Amino acid sequence: MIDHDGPTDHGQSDPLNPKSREPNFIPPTADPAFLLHLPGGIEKHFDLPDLQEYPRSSISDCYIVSTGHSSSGPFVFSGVALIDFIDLNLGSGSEWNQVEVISADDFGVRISFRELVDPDPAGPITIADARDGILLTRSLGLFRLIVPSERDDAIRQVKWIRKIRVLDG
Ligand SMILES: Nc1nc2c(c(=O)[nH]1)N[C@H]1C(S)=C(S)[C@@H](COP(=O)(O)O)O[C@H]1N2
Ligand SMILES: [Mo]
Repeated sequence: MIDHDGPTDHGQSDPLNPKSREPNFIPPTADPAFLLHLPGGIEKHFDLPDLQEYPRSSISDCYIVSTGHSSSGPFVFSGVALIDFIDLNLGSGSEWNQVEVISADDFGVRISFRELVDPDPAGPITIADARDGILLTRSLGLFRLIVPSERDDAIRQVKWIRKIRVLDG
């Protein structure tokens, strides 16, 4: 088990402050569907065909810099930019504060509104369903969060998204 003591730079932007960890490699469940929780108790269910109706975005030169095995990449990940996904469900211009992305194996990250509206030059944080133009398998993390700015670790590249929760407080 690799566990770094003390804060990482992720602590600045991510209040869940994930630490380096040994990744899981076995999909915890077979079903890639996830739930979107919006402020006000609204809940929506998303499966692969639902997500494919959204505007697509593609990010090249992505690496998964793993601590548990060798790093991989560069890849082109594609899917739906998280900001577009939230805007199209909540209404663009809606006020919200943070979004939590939680996996089926209870791994998660929290991303601030600011981080999404002012994306890193490396590319927008994306709910990916494809890698190098080929549909992700469940083993490869479908649906997987891609955080292009994360270059020295992969703890925010959440595989097997089960829940996306938008927080307004
Ligand atoms: N759901 C989930 N996502 C996860 C993890 C995990 O254990 N569960 N581990 C993270 C870590 S620590 C790493 S290094 C990468 C590994 O990604 P890979 O399997 O594509 O190499 O996944 C990240 N995303
Ligand atoms: Mo990792």
